[in-house]
Amino acid sequence: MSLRQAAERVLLGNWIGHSTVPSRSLYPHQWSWDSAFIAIGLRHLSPRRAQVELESLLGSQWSDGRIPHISFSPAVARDAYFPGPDFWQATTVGGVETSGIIQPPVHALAAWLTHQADEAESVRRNFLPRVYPKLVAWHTYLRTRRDLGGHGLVAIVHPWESGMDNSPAWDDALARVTPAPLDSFTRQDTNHANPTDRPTDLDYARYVQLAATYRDHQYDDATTPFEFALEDPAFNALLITSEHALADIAEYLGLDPAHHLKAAEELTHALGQLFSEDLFHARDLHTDLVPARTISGLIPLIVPGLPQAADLLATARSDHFKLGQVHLVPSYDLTGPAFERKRYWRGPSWFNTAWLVHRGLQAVGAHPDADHLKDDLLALAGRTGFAEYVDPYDGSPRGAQTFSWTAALALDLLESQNAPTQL
Ligand code: 2M8
Repeated sequence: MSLRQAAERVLLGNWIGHSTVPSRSLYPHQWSWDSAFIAIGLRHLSPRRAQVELESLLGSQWSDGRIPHISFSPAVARDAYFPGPDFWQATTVGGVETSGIIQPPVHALAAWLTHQADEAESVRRNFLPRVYPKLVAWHTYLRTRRDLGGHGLVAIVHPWESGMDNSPAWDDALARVTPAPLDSFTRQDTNHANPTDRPTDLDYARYVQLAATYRDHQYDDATTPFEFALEDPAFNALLITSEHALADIAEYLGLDPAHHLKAAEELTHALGQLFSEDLFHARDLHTDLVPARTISGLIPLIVPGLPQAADLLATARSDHFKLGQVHLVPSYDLTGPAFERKRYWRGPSWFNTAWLVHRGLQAVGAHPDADHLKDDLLALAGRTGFAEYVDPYDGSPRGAQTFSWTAALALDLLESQNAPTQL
């Protein structure tokens, strides 16, 4: 079977009629930024399904504009995933049960790429005119209610909002949070994945406490006492990239793109506040820049015209991330004190972040680095059975198997090189 066929088989296997679950076992609902990455691959298999993937996610959008990080599937047992719908207690006006937190805004980029994959089908289904206002509302929510520090940057209020849940960048901020009692919840993730690869019980108890506080304040950004509030470089860089995509969409629709370009410019300028020496860092709104070096600090490579791009390229190639010498791009500094090669977001390499860095490397003209990264991503996707993430040193699979965004992003890179690859 070719790699393309194998990737398609994963996407078809994880399709639940209107969206794609990240993993049938570990993550049996619709996740926000997963859906965006999945659409980017799915557009090569079925542009229509890619549109439906994004439309169904937008169907769970809240009236304040936020896109929740999980849209729960009514067909799945209520306790299949923790925290499930009974924990979050959030239902949209349309009756969709969701979580109350968010994830990085890859959606407008995904919508624009999906449109480009089959313009005729997009026009026929009126795709862009339908999704554009919802994407604008999403960005407006982020730029207004989530500018908690008043620095012109979006703040996340839970580690899960970064998508890089267990990153060492969150350790100090999390340490200040009083954990929920360990007997007050039952994890499900460790039934499906190796517990030594996943966050610890103590981490989970703090995640639960943070989410419960937000919930108990009705997810109100103005009144919740956020113990955890940080500006994350990748989150903001993805918003900038998505603002550029919104400008493209607006122009295509005959609308004025100027305010999107202005937003992108302002955010790019504000992002500079997070740059220190040779990398972007998260900023803790209760303290200051977080010293930890993580993959999040490299992701601004995707921002068009980024002033710090040459520094980032040098840092990616340095001993901290060893671009081209280890597999994909490690999620955390290989020389850092918290580095663990197997544990979730504390060192292992992920396919979605590698895809983003690949896009950034291409944008800055580092083509040999980009080509090497693409070849490694494709080889590992096939060899690991589309693993959720891999050990950066030996490429061995970790986490879930037949993981949707791994298949989708491999498919996207395969299509961009247009050459059949055998497993
Ligand atoms: C992981 O996060 C979820 C919580 O949202 C979890 O650990 O249960 C992260 O890798 C996140 O980035 C991803 O979106 C999600 C589903 O793939 O799994």
